[in-house]
Amino acid sequence: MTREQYLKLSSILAAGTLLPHNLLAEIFSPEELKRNDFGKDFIWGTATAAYQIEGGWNEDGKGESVWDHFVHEHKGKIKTHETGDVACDFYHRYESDIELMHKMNIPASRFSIGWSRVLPQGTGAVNQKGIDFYHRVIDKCLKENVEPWVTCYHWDLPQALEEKGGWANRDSIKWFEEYVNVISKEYGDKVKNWMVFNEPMAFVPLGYLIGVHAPGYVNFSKFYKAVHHVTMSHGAGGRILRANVKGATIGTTFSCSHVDAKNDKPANVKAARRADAFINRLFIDPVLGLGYPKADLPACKHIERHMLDGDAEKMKFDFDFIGLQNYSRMVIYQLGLIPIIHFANVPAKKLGHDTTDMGWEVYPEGIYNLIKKFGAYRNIPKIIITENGAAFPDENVNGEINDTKRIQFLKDYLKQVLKAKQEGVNVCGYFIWSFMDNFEWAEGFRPRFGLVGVDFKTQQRTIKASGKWFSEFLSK
Ligand code: IFM
Repeated sequence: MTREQYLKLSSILAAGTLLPHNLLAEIFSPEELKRNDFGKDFIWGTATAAYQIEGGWNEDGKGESVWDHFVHEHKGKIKTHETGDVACDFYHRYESDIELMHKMNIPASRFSIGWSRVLPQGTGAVNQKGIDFYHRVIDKCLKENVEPWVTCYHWDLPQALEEKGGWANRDSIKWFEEYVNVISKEYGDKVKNWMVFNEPMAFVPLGYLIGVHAPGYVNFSKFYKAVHHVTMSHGAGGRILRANVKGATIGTTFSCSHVDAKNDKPANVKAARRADAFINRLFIDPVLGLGYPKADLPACKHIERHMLDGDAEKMKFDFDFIGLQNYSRMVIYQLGLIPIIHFANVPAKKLGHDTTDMGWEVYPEGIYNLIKKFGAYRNIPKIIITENGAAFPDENVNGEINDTKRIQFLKDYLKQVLKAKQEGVNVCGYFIWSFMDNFEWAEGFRPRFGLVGVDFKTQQRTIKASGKWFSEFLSK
């Protein structure tokens, strides 16, 4: 029985009332989630990304990335005017952080490699000190029994490549191949779990269409080109990983949100289909060989203009798993004024559910719907939830961070993951975003997603109640 249930029960007993049946059920029956319910091979872990945690932005020969450039040159675009120059200082503290993961029973750590740390100019000369850093991180993980799950690209393109047009330049496919070749040859003997990209549906539109993330463009033409080159790079990167890493498990990750229409007006229902094609299918469908979802999203014709002969074949790759990353859902209505997509979403606050510190609706059923939706795709062999989590305004009171809302969030979402699994979908892993509080891009350090709290002034780590809960859950 939880503390809340205990308090409810005591107050009812104190009032001398008989317990109605449904209340009895509420208090005693919801079985606590158990790790075993998910099966012994289910993969459990936490996730982070290089720019969000490492710091050491210009140390030991590291080149500038688009994010280094963006936070320094466009300070006003970060709500708090902060930078990731130091972030969680993982560059210097990786050993104690990985020891903490071990202490918390976390079996797997998903992290990304900073492209400009290993190839400062993006291509050409390799930076040995950067290469060595990730060897040390990987070796430490293996020593602490924390399985490394590596994402090749989590949004930090080398600035030198952005200056040549970035993802909007078709050469980006070649640059990416060179980078993946370097890291997979370097680390492939030790790392067997790889993800090509993190959330293309975030970094491409946020960076090239609405300009709120690096590199900060509002440019339709760059956006359409970047969509196609990133899509092509999925296939290109996947093939290089397959060739270089014996026994690799290769996936890639997509942000996705369950979409509902605001009501059953035909225009809104159609807008919801368009939104689903844009938010959820624009990058997944083509890498699975289904092409861009033009029937539901006519704007795909602008992307297809950048396809050359043979591209349809080359953008496909037989991924071993697809990583789904889910936080919230979207309720959509038709809005002709919005270019390209012609839809808008109802603000989360108006939907009647709790929201997180990011202003996102808490909607656990959404993760179930998405797992079912993608589980029904013939060519998705396995699904892993590569990110799920929530930012809440945590408070450190005398060294304790009692983040009960996050615990409830995680339990509620996990129950939905389990439900989909029990209904037969091959969902076989779950990573919490994030291991520790970190730099939340344009939001700065304010939103706190971690299981471990970070005091950014002292770099002190405090395991939150949610971290203790996850650790105990994993120990059983
Ligand atoms: O912090 C991000 C992460 O980099 C990508 N997925 C969503 C997280 C929370 O916004």
